[in-house]
Amino acid sequence: MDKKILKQTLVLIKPDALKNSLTGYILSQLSEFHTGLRFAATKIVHVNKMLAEEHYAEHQGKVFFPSLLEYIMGHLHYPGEPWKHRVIAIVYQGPDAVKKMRDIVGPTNPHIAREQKPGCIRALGTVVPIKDAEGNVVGERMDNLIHASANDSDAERETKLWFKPNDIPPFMHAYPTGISMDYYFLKDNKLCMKEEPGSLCFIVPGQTVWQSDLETLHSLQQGISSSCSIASVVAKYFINEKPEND
Ligand code: 3AN
Repeated sequence: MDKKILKQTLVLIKPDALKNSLTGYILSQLSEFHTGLRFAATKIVHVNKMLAEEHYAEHQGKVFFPSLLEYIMGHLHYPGEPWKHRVIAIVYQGPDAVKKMRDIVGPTNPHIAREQKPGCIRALGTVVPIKDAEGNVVGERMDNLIHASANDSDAERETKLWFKPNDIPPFMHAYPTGISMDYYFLKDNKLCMKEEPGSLCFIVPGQTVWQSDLETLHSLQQGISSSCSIASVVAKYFINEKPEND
């Protein structure tokens, strides 16, 4: 297929959008009629800490990072209601997917979105102060309803973080895949190649896997350091699988 048409982007409809019943409105704004983009994949995800940390890895260490994790995990909008802790993850596909989606989504900060781009989706969001244990304001959290990949390389990283190849119809794969020859297990957040007590199998021989994940796994297997973490590979295999105490 034409490379331009195969461009993809990841969208997350976040817990504040779900809580405010904005899902239908957002999906309608993002429809093919408005954006020229098509669904390539979608899933409802109970976001665990591993996935949240990996998705927002670039913000690790910033003052708003802990509240960003709590936000995407649904803890802030649905305290004590873990069954409501969900986001809707969608891959959209089509020419200029990233730019078209970012245009309709708008600026990160909802106050700025309202000023600079009235009518964009994030103009409906809000900004919430972050306080320390003594009640002093130490930063702010942006409840901006929706995530959309910022550029093509983020779109690739994020699509492969949230989706397995077989979550996406084969003719809509935008990134190379390969076939695993091995079993892969996870134990105590570490890769192992043999089943051990407490280990969980996440890839079996014959399974179609993102090629870049296979490369990361091969490097880790040989003890070679990789720019990608084990979490970036395994998180998608445990989506909706491993409930945490939340
Ligand atoms: P965007 O979501 O517009 O791509 P990123 O990737 O820089 O923006 O940030 C990811 C998320 O982190 C944002 N959606 C927002 O919730 C939060 N965030 C980013 N910058 C700040 C900031 N300066 N203060 C508070 N939260 C922020």
